[in-house]
Amino acid sequence: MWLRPACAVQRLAVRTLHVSASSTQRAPLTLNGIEHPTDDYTNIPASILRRVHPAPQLPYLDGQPLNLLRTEIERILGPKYESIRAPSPVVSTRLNFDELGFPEDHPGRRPSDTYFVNRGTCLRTHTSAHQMETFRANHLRWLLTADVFRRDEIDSSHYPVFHQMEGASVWDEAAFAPGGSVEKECEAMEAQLAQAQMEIADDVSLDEAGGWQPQHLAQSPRAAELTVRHLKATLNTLVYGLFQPRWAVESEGGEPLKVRWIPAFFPFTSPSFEVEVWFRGKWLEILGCGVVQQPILNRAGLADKVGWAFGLGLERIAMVLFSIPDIRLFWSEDRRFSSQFCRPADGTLPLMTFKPYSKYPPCYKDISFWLPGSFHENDLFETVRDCAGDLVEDVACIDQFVHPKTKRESRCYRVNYRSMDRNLENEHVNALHAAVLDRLRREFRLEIR
Ligand code: FA5
Ligand code: MG
Repeated sequence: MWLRPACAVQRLAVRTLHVSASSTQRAPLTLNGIEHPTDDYTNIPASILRRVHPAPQLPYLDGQPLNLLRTEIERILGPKYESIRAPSPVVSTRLNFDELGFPEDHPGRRPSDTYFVNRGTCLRTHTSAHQMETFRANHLRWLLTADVFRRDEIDSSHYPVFHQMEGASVWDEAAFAPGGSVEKECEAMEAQLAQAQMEIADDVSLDEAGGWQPQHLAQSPRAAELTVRHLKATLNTLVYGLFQPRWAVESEGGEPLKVRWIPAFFPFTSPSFEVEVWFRGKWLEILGCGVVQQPILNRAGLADKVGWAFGLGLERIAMVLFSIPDIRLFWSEDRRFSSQFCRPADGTLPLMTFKPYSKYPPCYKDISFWLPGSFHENDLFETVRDCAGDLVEDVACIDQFVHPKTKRESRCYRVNYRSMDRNLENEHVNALHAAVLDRLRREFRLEIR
């Protein structure tokens, strides 16, 4: 979300159409028993409201691969990390953005990317929204798991609700002393990693990663350096613990697991990194991380501490570890799914591979239209999702041209309707698609061709 160069140009060029029927009514919105005023930013459709608490929290349900994965991460990192279950996803924009140093014009703050209850309240877009209050409650080493909400494209790996785990560890000055606890832990983890069948590519230049923070350079350069060393050893240990068992089987024990560190940018860490793993022929982005911006800790009442934070996406990892082909499956209530993910008695993460029960035929429908003055793809994606729910598998732009005389732009999107657990009747799909077209015409004034 924070680094999407391919879309950035387009995102800057458009003004979003976020005023939908629900926001023009301005009726208050009751979420988890709390009534919120609405305004011109309100943009949460019914399909998303249904997913807001007290909806079941997938990483805590039996028969959920996300639960197996969450507990495995907590096991690998160990009891030093307190496991925290996040509160409601309805958070202030202050916690989700301002406290974390997001500039006013950051794309993440736009209604095209984020679900707003109103201008001052949104559905959290990342678990980092809870950093400030967690640190303020004096938690120093923790793992927090929660659902997060983003307006995004539709395909087998994107869903508007997914789950993240945020981890953090901060220490006071004494822990960074030579021979202190941070150094000891680094040495212990590094000794283990030296035995590991893993190739770690880590030649990130510090400048590219955002550089050291001025306060650290001036007051605690050793603490900042040790923090990065501890962060790297911890996350390399985590990645190895998660992927090695499956990698060993798939590579037939031949090659070492490959991990690479790349520079990143997050407003709330510096230096910042992303970690990727080589799996099934491509680099898979696992997480973002870095040294916590000192002003955040200072404001949280932890001015005497320095430390790191990371945030990882649970679905992406679960999809590769368990060979789950479609992100919608995590929401399936079909027993044929959940029965495959029961926790084994010994508490370890089993080497399980999802066995698809069947693949029903797709049903493609196209939407061709002239672009109105302002348009954002996410409005179209969400309208499709709102009408068709989980029956939409993906939506892709398949054609685009500018009329040579009128200079008007035309686009064609192809919607793939497919159920994961039954055959869809043609009439049903036609009715869904007609509803989509109708709403696009009414709400976004699209001129369908
Ligand atoms: C963040 O959300 C930062 N809050 C992470 C962070 C935390 C950085 C603490 C520094 C310190 P990002 O948008 O890249 O960053 O998402 C983090 C991870 O969530 C990604 O690496 C990916 O694994 C997962 N993720 C992101 N977008 C999606 C998506 N649409 N679907 C599934 N997983 C996703
Ligand atoms: Mg990212």
